[in-house]
Amino acid sequence: MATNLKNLSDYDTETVPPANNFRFGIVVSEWNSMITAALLDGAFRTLLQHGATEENIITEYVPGSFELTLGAQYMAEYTDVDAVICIGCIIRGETPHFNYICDSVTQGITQLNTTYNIPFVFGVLTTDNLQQAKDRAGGKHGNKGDEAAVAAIKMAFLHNKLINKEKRSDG
Ligand code: DLZ
Repeated sequence: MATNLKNLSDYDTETVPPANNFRFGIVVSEWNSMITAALLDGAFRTLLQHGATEENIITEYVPGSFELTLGAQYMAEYTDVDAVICIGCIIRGETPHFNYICDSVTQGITQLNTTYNIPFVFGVLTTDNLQQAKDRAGGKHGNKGDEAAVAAIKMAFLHNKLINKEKRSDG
């Protein structure tokens, strides 16, 4: 559904599993930091709201969205998180950078999802202008950070559920 038909912060809380047993990594891009700080705030609050604890949320920064892929890979390699949320904001400018960075981070995060056995969530805004980004970082269209946190909890839970099923069928 297009973002203008769905508020990014609207979700059915009943469908979100408890997050208290999971550890989360959040990798945040420093580019457009006013926006990424608001997305981080949304993601962090949503994780806490569903039972995650502050000690179980590791936040690290990378220079720009292009670096999110490697930052997220470091999280997966060097920490014991159950899910990684990648937060960035890419705003279309006068240069072709927009397309290159969008393609790179989309492919990079997709690849991480299929390489590592934990979820990597795409909390990256790709907008034509700053106002569209503000609208999706706590503005009239909600906060993409909230959406990313919910996706991370649901995917960590799914992973855990299926691992346990596998273990039961082994025994
Ligand atoms: C260079 C660049 C440009 C033009 N625009 C953005 C942007 O809108 N959002 C973003 O997160 N990063 C941008 N960057 C920086 C690149 O992601 C990257 O950090 C640099 O090219 C260094 O590799």
